[in-house]
Amino acid sequence: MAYIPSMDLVPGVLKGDTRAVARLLSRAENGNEEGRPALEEIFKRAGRAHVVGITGVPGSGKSTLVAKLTAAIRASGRKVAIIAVDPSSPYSGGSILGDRIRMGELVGDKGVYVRSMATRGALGGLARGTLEAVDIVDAAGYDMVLIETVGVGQDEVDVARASHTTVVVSAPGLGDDIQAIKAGVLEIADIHVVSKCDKPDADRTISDLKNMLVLSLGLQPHVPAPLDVGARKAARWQVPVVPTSSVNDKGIEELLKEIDRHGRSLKESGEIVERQAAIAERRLVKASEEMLRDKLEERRGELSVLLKELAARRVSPHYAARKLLTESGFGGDK
Ligand SMILES: Nc1nc2c(ncn2[C@@H]2O[C@H](COP(=O)(O)OP(=O)(O)OP(=O)(O)O)[C@@H](O)[C@H]2O)c(=O)[nH]1
Ligand SMILES: [Mg+2]
Repeated sequence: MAYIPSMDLVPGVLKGDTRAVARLLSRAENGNEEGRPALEEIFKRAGRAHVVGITGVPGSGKSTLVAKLTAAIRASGRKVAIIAVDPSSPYSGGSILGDRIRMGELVGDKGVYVRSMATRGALGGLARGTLEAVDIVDAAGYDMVLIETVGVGQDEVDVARASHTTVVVSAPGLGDDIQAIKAGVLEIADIHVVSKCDKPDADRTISDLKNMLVLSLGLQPHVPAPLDVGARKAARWQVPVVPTSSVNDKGIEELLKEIDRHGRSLKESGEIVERQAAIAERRLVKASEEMLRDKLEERRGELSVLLKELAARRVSPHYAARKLLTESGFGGDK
């Protein structure tokens, strides 16, 4: 098939054409230069969707929950896109949870778009192109974007930094402690879910989690110092604990209600402005890092002399970095 220039895909994406969306997503994932101007255009047209990060330890029931939540969002008349940053993603039209949930049904629905992003052994953090992928589906008209990441590394923190609402999923039977605490993600949650509440030991997981939240009260995630009324209001957001069971279809509606309530709370308090500024800053840093890494990779061959000097301690890492940046056209005077 003939290669369609990325820029030519933009009108299709803006109209919600899923083939154009899929193509541009691949280009975002590959990170090639040809796609840059198109992604630039898409970025300017995005910003309407409610971006929800869903994280939790492996096996906590995230994918199953996402499938159920997606059905609930559809029932409310909204379009939803799922970005799964997951090497073992089950969203391939196959079945999750035995035969109970067929993602296939949702995939056949025009109001649902599902995309798995390979992690490609990225050193923690979101897969390359994940944030651009969010822009693309946002610009394509999906009202809600769910990003699923496995909470094993830097991912959950990164996903929280890129989302408007962060949902942390814990499950009974995955260990004595609340897994969220183990993974160090208690602080990033706007909403806690205890999944698999059809299991007998679920009550304990719920009460453990609630106790932990009481203990850490005052440690409100995402809320900056109360500089103005908006921020003070936002500080009142109480992180809820929502019990769910994907087996019994329990708590899914409640979870969607809490997600919507959090979205409204961000807007009404004005905190959305600060959160968007924080997301912008994060993206600037990430884009800079990526650019720098690419540059280093490109110049690897030329670096041997400098690396030898560095290894022999004839120059310092700081000196070498400055020299490299200057020679790469990044400046680096200071
Ligand atoms: N009993 C019960 N089991 C569930 C429920 N939700 C998911 N499971 C099971 O838990 C296992 C993990 O579910 P997933 O949805 O794949 O969990 P995940 O968090 O996406 O897993 P990873 O993507 O591997 O991190 C599967 O065997 C599911 O069938 C639930 O509500 N109740
Ligand atoms: Mg999963």
